Amino acid sequence: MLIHHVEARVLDMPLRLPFRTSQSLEVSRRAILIRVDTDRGPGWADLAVEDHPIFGHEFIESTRLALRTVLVPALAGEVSGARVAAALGRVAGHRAAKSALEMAILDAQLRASGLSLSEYLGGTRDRVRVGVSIGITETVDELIGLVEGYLADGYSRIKLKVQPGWDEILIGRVRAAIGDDVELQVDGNGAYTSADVAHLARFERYGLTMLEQPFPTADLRSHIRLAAATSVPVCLDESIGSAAEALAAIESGACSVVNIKPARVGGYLEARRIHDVCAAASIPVWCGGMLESGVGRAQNLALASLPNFLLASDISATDRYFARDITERFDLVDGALPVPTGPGSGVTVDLEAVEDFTVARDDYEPAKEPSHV
Ligand code: NPG
Repeated sequence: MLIHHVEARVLDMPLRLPFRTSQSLEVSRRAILIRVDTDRGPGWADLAVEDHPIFGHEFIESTRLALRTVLVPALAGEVSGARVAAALGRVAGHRAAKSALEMAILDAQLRASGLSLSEYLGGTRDRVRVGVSIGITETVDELIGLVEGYLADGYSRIKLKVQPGWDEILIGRVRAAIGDDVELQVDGNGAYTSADVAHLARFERYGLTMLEQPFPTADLRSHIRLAAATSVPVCLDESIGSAAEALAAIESGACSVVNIKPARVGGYLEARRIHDVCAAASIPVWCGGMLESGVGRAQNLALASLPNFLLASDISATDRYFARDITERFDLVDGALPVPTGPGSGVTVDLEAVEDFTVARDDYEPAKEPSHV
């Protein structure tokens, strides 16, 4: 397949509710949408980076520079989705950008060949059990109101963002409000330190499904200590950047659950390798979210249709995020979302909505000959 043109648009999509984690506040989802035009037709992907390098090193402006100067130029000549990672392999980092380029090219290839992404990846289910991730609110009452609303919408798993000072009291109150049957898990986004191990271990009294990434990315040691101190499964997100890192974390006892986000690990094919490594070690996985548009959520649903995605994923229905999306809506059915079956990501991109949400646009023409980075 030959790429004629790559378009990167910065989209600003208003969120229905602000989303606050221990690290950041988003009132609008600002990220990049990649479109590739090939000799076999177009393909799209979400490029999940934010305005600031907080969740990871990449951010919107650094990514625009990287796309223009090193990543798109490396894609000259004949490419296929499966060859993108190798073509970009000499570039260090930039995993979200690499993931989006790989996915957009794969999307074009699969749309042209009539195969769905789920079929291509080896998916085995036609619906994916999903949950909702709720940000930090002003008051516990406000949080409980949101939780009750989402349960009424049909979600059966709730994830709460926590941070020191906003944790045990609200977990206890939410658990009391929802009863023992609803799956409840918490995510620290790295806000705790090694001094908090005993404090976090106490959360096991609230019947949590998992405790996600309480310590910073590089602090595997505290995760190992916590995992040894509590019966609540410890899940890693930010700390896992590749299948090799997943294996090392599992073997060291740092986690017994893994959150897989393609943008964090450099692509859907590396995401599948992490799925396979975890399956071989009997470690269940689930798909994380970065407030993706319908394009990214469709692709994440395809990934989460693989067999070892045994826990509910952070891929919520359209209403949880946007009043207007750039694809058709996703609606919850019995706590699950259907896996798209059409070619590629299986969704139709609403070009008018894309235009309306665009705040900046870059156009690139790959060179005829690959650049050697
Ligand atoms: O439903 O997409 C979703 C949100 C899931 O909590 C969620 N994402 O830390 O995992 C996270 C968090 C996040 C969102 C991180 C945006 C970075 C950016």
